[in-house]
Amino acid sequence: MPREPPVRVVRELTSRGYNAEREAVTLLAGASDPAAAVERAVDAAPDDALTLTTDHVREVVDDATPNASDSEADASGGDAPTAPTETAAAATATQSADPGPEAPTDETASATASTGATDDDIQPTESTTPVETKGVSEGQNAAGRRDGRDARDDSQRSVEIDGDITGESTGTGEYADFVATFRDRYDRLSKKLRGRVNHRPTDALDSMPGGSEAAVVGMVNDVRSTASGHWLVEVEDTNGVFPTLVMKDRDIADHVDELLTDEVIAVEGTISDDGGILFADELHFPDIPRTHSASTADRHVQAALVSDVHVGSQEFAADAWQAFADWLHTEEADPVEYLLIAGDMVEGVGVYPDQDEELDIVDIYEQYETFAEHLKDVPGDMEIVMIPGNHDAVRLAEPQPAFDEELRSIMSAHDARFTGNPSTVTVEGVDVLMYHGVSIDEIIAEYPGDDISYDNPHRAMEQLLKKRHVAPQFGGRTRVAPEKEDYLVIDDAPDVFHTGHVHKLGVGGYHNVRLVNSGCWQHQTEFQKSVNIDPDVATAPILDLDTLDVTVRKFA
Ligand code: D5M
Ligand code: FE
Ligand code: ZN
Repeated sequence: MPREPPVRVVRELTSRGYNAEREAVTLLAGASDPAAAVERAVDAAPDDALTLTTDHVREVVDDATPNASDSEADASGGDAPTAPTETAAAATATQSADPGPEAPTDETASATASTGATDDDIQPTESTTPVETKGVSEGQNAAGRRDGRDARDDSQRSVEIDGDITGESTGTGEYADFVATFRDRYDRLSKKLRGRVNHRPTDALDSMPGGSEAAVVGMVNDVRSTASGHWLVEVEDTNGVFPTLVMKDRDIADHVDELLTDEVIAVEGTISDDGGILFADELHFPDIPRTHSASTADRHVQAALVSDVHVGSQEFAADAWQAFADWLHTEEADPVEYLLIAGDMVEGVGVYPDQDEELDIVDIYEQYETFAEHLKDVPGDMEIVMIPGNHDAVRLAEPQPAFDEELRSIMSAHDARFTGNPSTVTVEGVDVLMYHGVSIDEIIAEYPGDDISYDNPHRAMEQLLKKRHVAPQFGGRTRVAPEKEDYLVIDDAPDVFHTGHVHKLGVGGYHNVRLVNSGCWQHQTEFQKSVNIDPDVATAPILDLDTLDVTVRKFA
């Protein structure tokens, strides 16, 4: 009987947009005509199935008695991926970015800024004792112990979660749902602007005499340049649409480039002589007030902010992760009581075209099982919070609900908390807005000039805060699911904004909000090579919850 390699079956399925249970792949690979069996299984599966289950396959497979262990070895590759370095050294750099004039960390920032580093220029400056690689072998992980550490008193710990979509999703994808989401976005963000301008509804502007001063609060409907190089910015409120004109020689013209459709702004200006258009003098964004003052913890305690582990990828940096986990067991890491993971725990299946060619583990559940094993290497007394990312096995559209029960039971070690993407996680009084970060790609792509790039992802995060929305533009790269509320609005200014996704380290500050984009634990993929993304692998930003200072530790 011809045996199809399971990898080929998986590739076939992913090219058709399916994930599959491992047993289903095994059955298909063992069928007498695997290609035909795949066809039949796909036909038989319900239209809305994302994962081909064993049941779907059993219905269509003729002689379903393959040798499971054979194909398992093929399918999973078996061996752990090789990491690039034998010994991992740790280097630290105290974050020396200027988080803004009133930032809580200002003093420390200037005191440690040895090279006058800016936001864009945070590099490890000082090598410390290399982190010892303990050669912990499989099955002998140190979960539950903190070798170099004192027994701890957990009574001061606290984690609260807010803004989580999990279990609240009501959207059916109907037109009316989109209307409700946009309406809610407009209501909440316009409220933040209304107190700052003397606004009029769009239909009232129509009847105002030429020369009047006026303002409008609306969602950006369209931005285009006129024949003479000025900018026509159309804004929409609940009453209609009104055109505003930003003259090219005004300072505010610089901000027009930053506008994204669907964000909410206020435009202040003068009605044209013949009415019908508002000449803009000022643009206002919902923004974080400059007076925002961040909350901090009452004791010296730290959180490691990581993301993009990508277990299951051939490029997963297993040795580096191990070095990180080992370091967490040392005395130096004693204050690190929290671990926040901002999505992409695993590489997933069928996320990008040709992704399967770089998979080390082809079964999505096995990827989570392996991830769970790596998580067990982290001290068992740490508080862990996880949100999903675009590689994870939850719906892709944002807001993403937390991992389902089945995945939670796989990742049950350490009593981790699971919440949606995005969520606000309040750790000992510090509000950390966790968002995976898919819209950062979009901000970088849309932003003109080089000020915001993959080398400074925290600058893109500033834009999200300024717009008070984690995925402002609808219909672009970021898939958005309609819900009766817009969960992607940033209602309350956070103290810390934590994202990932772009696999680049970024630490900054904006109006007293600490910005951290984690690096990743995946070496450069073929795709990233092709577009020149040089990932920051094995960097773990460690946040002081009492000062909001960040120390970046490297484990590769
Ligand atoms: O994405 C990591 C980064 O790489 C993020 O900036 C998107 C980009 N990326 C990676 N693979 C692709 C493909 N195939 N198309 C477009 N963009 C890609 P992550 O989603 O974490 O892998
Ligand atoms: Fe990622
Ligand atoms: Zn991602």
